[in-house]
Amino acid sequence: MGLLSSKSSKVKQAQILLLGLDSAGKSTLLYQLKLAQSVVTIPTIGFNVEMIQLEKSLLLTVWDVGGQEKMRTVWDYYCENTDGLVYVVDSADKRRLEDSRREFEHILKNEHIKNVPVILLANKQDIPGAFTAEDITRIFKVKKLCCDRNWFVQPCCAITGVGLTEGFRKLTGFVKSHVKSTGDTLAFFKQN
Ligand code: G3D
Repeated sequence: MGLLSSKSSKVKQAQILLLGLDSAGKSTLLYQLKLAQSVVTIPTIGFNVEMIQLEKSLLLTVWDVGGQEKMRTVWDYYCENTDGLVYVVDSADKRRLEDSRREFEHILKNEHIKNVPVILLANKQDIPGAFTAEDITRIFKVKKLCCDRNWFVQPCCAITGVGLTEGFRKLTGFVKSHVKSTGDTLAFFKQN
C-alpha cells in the first residue's frame, strides 16, 4: 500500500463505492488503510474520498458516501461508473443487522452495478459475540444475491486493521478480472 510515486504514470484507476450503515466503521477502515493507524473519527457527513494503491498498476479511488439514513437515499446516485462495491457491516450490531441487510439487498438491484464485484467486510470482529463472516454470509443471503458476480465476505477489525488489506486485495483481483471479462476499460490516472 502507498501513495502514487512520480514514476507510476501507467497506473489505472478503479472507482470503488464504500457503503454500509453509519457507524459500521467505514471512516475508520479508510484511515487505517491509508495511514496504517487508528484515528478518532467523526460521523461521515457528505463523503470521504481516499486513494488506495495495493498494486503498482491499479489505484483504487474509494468513495465513502456516508451511511446515515438521509445519505442512504442517495447511494443509488453514486453507483454509475463504479467498478467495485465494498459493503461494511457492523457484525456486533445485532439490532441493526436487518436494516443493513435490507440496504445491501436494495443497492445490489441498481442497474449500474449489475455484475460488479462485491466485498462484504464483516467488521468489528474484535467485539465478543460478533457475528462471524460465515454468519454474515448466511444472514445476508450473499450466495443468492451475488450469484451474478464475484463476491467475498472478509472478517476484519478496522481499528487494528486486521483483514483490511486482504479484503481490498481480493477486490483488486476481482476488479481486474471483471474489467477483462466485460471488455470495459479503466481510465489512466492523470497526474498533475
Ligand atoms: P462510519 O464511518 O461507518 O460511520 P466510523 O463509522 O468509522 O466512524 O466508526 C464508528 C465507531 O465504530 C467508532 O467509534 C469507531 O472507532 C468504531 N469502530 C470502527 N471499526 C471498529 C472495529 O473494528 N472494532 C471496534 N470495536 N470498533 C470499531 P466511536 O466510539 O468513535 O463512535
